[in-house]
Amino acid sequence: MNALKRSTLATALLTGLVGLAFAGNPNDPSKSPPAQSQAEEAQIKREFQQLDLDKNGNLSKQEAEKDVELKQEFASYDIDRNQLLTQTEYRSFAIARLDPMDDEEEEAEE
Ligand SMILES: [Ca+2]
Ligand SMILES: [Ca+2]
Repeated sequence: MNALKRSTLATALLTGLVGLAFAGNPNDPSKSPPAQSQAEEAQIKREFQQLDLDKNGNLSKQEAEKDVELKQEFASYDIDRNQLLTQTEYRSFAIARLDPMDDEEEEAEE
C-alpha cells in the first residue's frame, strides 16, 4: 500500500508542478504592483506630451482645452493656481480619470 500511496502522491505532485508551470506568470505575484502600472505612467506621460504643444513642460489652459475633461477639471488640479498644469498636476488628473473610484476620497479630506 505504501508504494501505491507514494505513486499517487508523486502523481499529485507532478500534476501540481505541471499546473504551476502552466499557470506560471511572467509577473512575480509576490511583488505588489506600484500605485500605477508602468503602462499607465507611460500613457499619462504620452498624453501630457501630446497636449503640451509648445513643449515647455506644462499645460496652459489653452493647451488643456483639447481635452474636454481636463478643461473642466483644470482649476481643481492646478494646485498652485498658476494657470498652468505641470506634469505632476496633470498626473493627478489622469490618475483620477483612470481610477474614478477614488473620487470620494476628496470629500474625506478636511
Ligand atoms: Ca505648454
Ligand atoms: Ca499649476
